[in-house]
Amino acid sequence: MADKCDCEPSGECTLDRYRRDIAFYKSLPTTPVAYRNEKALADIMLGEHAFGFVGGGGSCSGCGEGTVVRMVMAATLQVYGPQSMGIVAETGCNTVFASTYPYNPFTVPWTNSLFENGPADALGIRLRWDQAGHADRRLWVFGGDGAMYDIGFQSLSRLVASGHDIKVLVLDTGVYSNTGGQTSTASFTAQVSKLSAYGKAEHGKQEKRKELGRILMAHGDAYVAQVAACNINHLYKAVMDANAYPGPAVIIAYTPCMPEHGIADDAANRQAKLAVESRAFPLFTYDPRRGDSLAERLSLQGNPAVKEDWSKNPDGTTFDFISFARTEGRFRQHFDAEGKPSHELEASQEDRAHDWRILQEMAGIR
Ligand SMILES: Cc1ncc(C[n+]2csc(CCOP(=O)(O)OP(=O)(O)O)c2C)c(N)n1
Ligand code: SF4
Repeated sequence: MADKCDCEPSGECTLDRYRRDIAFYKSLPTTPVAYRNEKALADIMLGEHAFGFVGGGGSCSGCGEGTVVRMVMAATLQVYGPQSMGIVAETGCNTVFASTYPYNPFTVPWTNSLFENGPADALGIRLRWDQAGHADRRLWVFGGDGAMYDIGFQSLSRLVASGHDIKVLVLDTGVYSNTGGQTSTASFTAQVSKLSAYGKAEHGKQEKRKELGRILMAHGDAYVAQVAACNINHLYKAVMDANAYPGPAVIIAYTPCMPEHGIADDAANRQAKLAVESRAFPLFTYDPRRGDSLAERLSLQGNPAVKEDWSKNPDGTTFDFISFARTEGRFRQHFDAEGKPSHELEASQEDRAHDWRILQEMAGIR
């Protein structure tokens, strides 16, 4: 992303330069198969069908949602073909940055009904496609944490219980980003956001974070995963396994949001990595095809120091949730002049440790 100007130092206007570069890019052939490494899943983006989310998206510079959407499209279209997919979008940043009139950056059919009923809408589409002999088409529902954890939770739960072959992508920014960053049940305890301000009486969010991943695993036979774009192979593998799963699959993606997390435009990848390393957002995959027990089904592969409470920095010091909180503006008011964290942030850290220990227990590690 760059500011546009009529005359850059080279004498060319920014838009003309971009038009020239894109025309050159489009004139190039696809990378030959011999130069793509099947084991390095990042090479999916070199595929002939990888671009299902193209120019015209109107997200903020560096938005973490846009990257995950692009990766999910690539992993689906490259495996199933360019006409293989449809999207039901729940209202949120994903619908706003993807429907900037007169453009729609998706190359596949896309619909937006409401904020809270994407899964219900998708159930109707799935049944009609199956009737018409299109059971092989992949159907995805995209929505934010406000939509999926809160307002549309019932609709999501119904979809998962139905057993139908529908895939769900939860874009978890931990706030209602599109309407200005109100607290959701995915927000961390102590996080400062709209409706959970830091003031005299209250210091950020009071409640604990709701763990949608654990709730969905409890539904029984659904594929569930927590992913982050910084762990490229893990994310692509989860999307491919979700697409191949003969039933409902829900991918919950950690998606940094610049204005609401208080981070810089180029920080999405770094902050997602820190969120994983600090147990703020552990990675996991839960695949019922692996066996009957929770321990067989749940894998924590992809997290650092899987058997420990916390991971370590290269110098041997502990990297915990408070260390992560120090790096983002949304927790800034919880540190005093000497950098000492508040009681609320310590409670939030205990909540993150507890979530991690439950996942370890379920995976048979603890
Ligand atoms: C029933 C209903 N209530 C409120 C709104 C207004 N609204 C539109 S988007 C949005 C927030 C979306 O937040 P989230 O689902 O977390 O997605 P994000 O924007 O963070 O990606 C709200 C409250 C609405 N469209 N419909
Ligand atoms: S507000 Fe956040 S989620 Fe929405 S487009 Fe901007 S960076 Fe992305």
